Amino acid sequence: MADIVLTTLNAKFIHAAFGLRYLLANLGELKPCARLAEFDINQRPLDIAESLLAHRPKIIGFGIYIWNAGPTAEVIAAIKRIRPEIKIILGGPEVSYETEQQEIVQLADHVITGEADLKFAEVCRVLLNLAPLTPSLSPSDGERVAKPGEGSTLPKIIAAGPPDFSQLALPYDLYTDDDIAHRIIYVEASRGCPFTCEFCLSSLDIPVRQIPLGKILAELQHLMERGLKQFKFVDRTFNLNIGFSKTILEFFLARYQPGHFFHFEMIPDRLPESLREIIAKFLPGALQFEVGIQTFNPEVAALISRRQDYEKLADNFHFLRAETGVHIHADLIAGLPGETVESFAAGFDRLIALGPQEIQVGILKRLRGVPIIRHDAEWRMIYNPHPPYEILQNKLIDFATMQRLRRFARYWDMVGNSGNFIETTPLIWAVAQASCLCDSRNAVERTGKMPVPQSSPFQSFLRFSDWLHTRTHRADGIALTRLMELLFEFLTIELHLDPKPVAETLWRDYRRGGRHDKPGFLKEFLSEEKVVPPRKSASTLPKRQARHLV
Ligand code: B12
Ligand code: SF4
Repeated sequence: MADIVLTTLNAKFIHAAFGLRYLLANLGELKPCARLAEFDINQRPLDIAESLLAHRPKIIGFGIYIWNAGPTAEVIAAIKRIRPEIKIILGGPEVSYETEQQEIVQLADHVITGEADLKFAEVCRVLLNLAPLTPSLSPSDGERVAKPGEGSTLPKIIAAGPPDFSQLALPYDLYTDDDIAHRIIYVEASRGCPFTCEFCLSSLDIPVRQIPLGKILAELQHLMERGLKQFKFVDRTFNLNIGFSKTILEFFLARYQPGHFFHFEMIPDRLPESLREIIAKFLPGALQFEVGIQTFNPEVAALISRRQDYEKLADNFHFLRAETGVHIHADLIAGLPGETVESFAAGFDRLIALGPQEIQVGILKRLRGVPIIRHDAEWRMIYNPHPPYEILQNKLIDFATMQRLRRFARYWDMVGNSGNFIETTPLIWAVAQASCLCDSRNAVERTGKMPVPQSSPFQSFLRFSDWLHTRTHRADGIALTRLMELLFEFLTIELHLDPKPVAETLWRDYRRGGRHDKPGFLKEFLSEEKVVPPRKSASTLPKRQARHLV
């Protein structure tokens, strides 16, 4: 039995719901009668409803994100039919903007928009008749109030302003030992972002606020003592306040043990000497930086209000690749207003030259609330109306080409990012090839010249991606050895590369992942060799990152 149940459908079991834990940690005297119940989007809605109802709750709070709004609506619809008296409160980024229009909101009693760490408790107290309506919760004139007879005069939509960090209880004790052993544990040292990139929800999270250093360091220390090895920071711009980030890095460095892994989101053009010094001291594989670049086209960057110094960015990448063992995961976005395929291709090639271990090619999403919609008319931006609201076409990239880019992104993830083909992937662009995306005839018409053949990684990989699609008609679920075989076929038959060195390269890549069963199709191209003892893999690190290391 629990009066209050806090729940969400995570993207996968492995991702722990951090936001919900904040809400639970700040319930005050209500905490003993509250429970956390986590599910994931692969579970059946009716099973989830059954499990929630078993708590016999009076209030259920649902965390709503882009990945779970659809299935959560099914859960709520079932609960409301079976137990209509249960108060349903929604919150989370997906329902914090464009709230009224949403189907899931129609099913709920209340929605708390924004950071509800403290507001959720305030609302629960009123709903459980433990506290009177405070002025901050009273409906303003003309505001839609929950239906008469529902026993509540709270407004349907309640805005939570940014909470005062000094008043917040931190939620780290709510990670169980099981969570620590088996799941991704999120932590944060600050909230908000001072930048204004128009595609990003965090551009609305102003101002930036920091958790007092002493308080967060004590929590990190405690998590380490409990055996946590991998810390994933959700701070949007970890390197904004250099002194602050330096102190946290120094804290980790002083306590470093093999298997430790620290993930941070960084802005790429901000790595002053004082930060470089400390970063360089970490062993290879201990740090992962997720760096958003999004576009290398300065005009596109200006259009979407993203400030970026490309020279500093390149210099920082050179430093990170040459002098540190940081694993770099760099993001690019395809489909931004003003970005042609050619300029995206140039950006991708530029990024390849900077050598990050992973490049995430994201397809532009129109998240609820983001200011990028101001470009919709001028750039004829057409988005999928269903989550994750990806762009379908725009003025510069038609639907068919966008589909090719979408496949490029998926195949790139399987081949370029997976760490399974570190040596093989560059073979795809090792030979000069004629550009295949831009129609040569159009180029001749436009310029009067034949396009110069070039070994652009983007164009070459796009050719591979088109070929793979025609060959398999699928973008996922290709087993590793099958993918190897297809790569081998492409490189040797389509690109006419000598099979023996290609086979040897694929075999080295295969063994890098700790495997020793020689795939049948490679056998005839590989000479007999003595059995090599298994390589020592950095197995306590996340698998992908470990493969990039050896
Ligand atoms: C961890 C994370 C993930 C994890 C999943 C986590 C999980 N639990 O399953 C992974 C890595 C899988 C992921 C993937 C994606 N993500 Co993500 N992710 C995050 C991230 C970095 C941290 C979330 C977090 O813990 N925040 C800290 C806590 C304290 O904040 P919070 O979760 O927002 O919770 C607060 C409020 O929302 C609210 N609240 C939350 N729950 C509830 C419940 C109730 C009842 C109430 C009242 C209030 C409430 O109060 C909380 C406390 O203040 C955020 C960015 C960020 N820094 O927040 C993006 C973010 C949530 N992701 C986002 C996006 C777009 C994606 C992707 C589509 C990105 C992509 N490139 O593909 C994918 C989709 C995955 C899929 N399968 O479809 C967007 C979400 C937009 C949206 N409308 O939901 C965010 C906000 C990033 C951004 N700035 O654009 N993501
Ligand atoms: S993309 Fe990064 S820098 Fe830009 S607003 Fe979002 S979090 Fe901030």
